[in-house]
Amino acid sequence: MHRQVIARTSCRVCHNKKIVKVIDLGSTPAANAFLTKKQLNKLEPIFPLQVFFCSRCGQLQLGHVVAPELLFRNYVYASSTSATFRNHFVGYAQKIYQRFKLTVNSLVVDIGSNDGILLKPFKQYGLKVLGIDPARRIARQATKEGIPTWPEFFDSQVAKKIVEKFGPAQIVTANNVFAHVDNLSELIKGIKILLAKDGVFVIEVPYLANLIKKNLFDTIYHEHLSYFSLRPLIKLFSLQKMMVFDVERVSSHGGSIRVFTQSINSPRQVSDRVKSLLSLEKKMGLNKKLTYVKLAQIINQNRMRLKNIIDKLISQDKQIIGYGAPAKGNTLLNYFKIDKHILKYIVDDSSYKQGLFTPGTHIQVANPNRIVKDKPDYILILAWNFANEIMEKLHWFKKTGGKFIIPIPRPKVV
Ligand code: JHZ
Ligand code: ZN
Repeated sequence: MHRQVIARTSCRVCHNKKIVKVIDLGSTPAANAFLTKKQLNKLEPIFPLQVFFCSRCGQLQLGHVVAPELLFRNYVYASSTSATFRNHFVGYAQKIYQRFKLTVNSLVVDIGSNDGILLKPFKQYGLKVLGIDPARRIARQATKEGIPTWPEFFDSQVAKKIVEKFGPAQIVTANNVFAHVDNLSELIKGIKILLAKDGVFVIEVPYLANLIKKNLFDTIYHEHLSYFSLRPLIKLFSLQKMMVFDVERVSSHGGSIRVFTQSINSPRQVSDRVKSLLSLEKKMGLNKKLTYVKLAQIINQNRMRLKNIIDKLISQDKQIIGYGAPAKGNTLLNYFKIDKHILKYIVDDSSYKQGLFTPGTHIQVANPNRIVKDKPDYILILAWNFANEIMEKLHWFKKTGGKFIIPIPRPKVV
């Protein structure tokens, strides 16, 4: 039996023991631990959601690690549900394919490959692809759809097995998963085993600069152990004799960075973009504790703001529902105390989530066609990163007088 949660006492990048708590969002259930009707009466496990800052290397991170077996084995998040996101990965594959001159013999391995959202377009170029993802059901489905996916947590042992079977990889990718890993040095050790000599390891992670600028506090939940900026990432890779040689800003999840790394013995030059992003980070004060203390204050101001909007609507007898049941929505709902008495239901296009209930707040997740029948007055867009895609889909709702509430970066009605 695994322990459900462990507390960390040192920085996961530089091992500094003097990390300090800067944000406390109380204790909440895991963000993707949606419940069946039967589970509603059972006690839900909750875990502290506290953010710590390391003033030595600048890493922002959670102080508690929930057992990965608990978080990721029965995962309900399927990346390909959103068209915007599918397009993003088509563009990603194309760029990597062209830039690194991949050929039909090249092997691309994606860690945390989910439903194959990135490997599908890579496969269309005729490349050899392999996904690694511990989410058993999603891995099985991806394999069925032609993307071989091993249902495992990636580590050095898995890396060795891949090399034995397929040889080294030209490209290894890890998108929206690098922040999920507690033991980052073990992960990078595995990457070094897996990569060809001149191979490239590319990661995409939500960017701390965007989190701060747009107050994306709801992206804080137990899966996200790290809130990355470039400076600590460079430190992390250099400790393992790897180097960051390029970085790009991309729009996913309110703003992410795509970071390119290689062995220190590889010949590629470090791009100027690395230097300019580092200076932006310094200018924004990402290296200062005060930046995060201020964020905690803004979160509470926005909590009051959204509460005022909602209280007013409820007093006018308006019906409010939610659109999108993203993981981050559960941080917002739990911390802002918006539960089933406030939101009648939430709709989500993912069949993995429909029929389930939100952890902690017990709001039912329904099929979006319920909106057509019910015609609520207001829709709170919890998947604010796809607000445009969702509002376009619901053009008719707006036309017939319906209104949207967008909670991030600052709650507003549109
Ligand atoms: P979405 C995910 O977080 C999970 P989440 C993960 N933990 C991670 O690291 C971060 O990304 C970065 C739905 N939807 O992608 C689909 C519709 O129903 O913002 C999803 O349930 N209809 C790996 O969960 C949710 O909204 C639509 O038209 O916060 C979006 O979730 C659209 C566009 C979305 O990620
Ligand atoms: Zn540190």
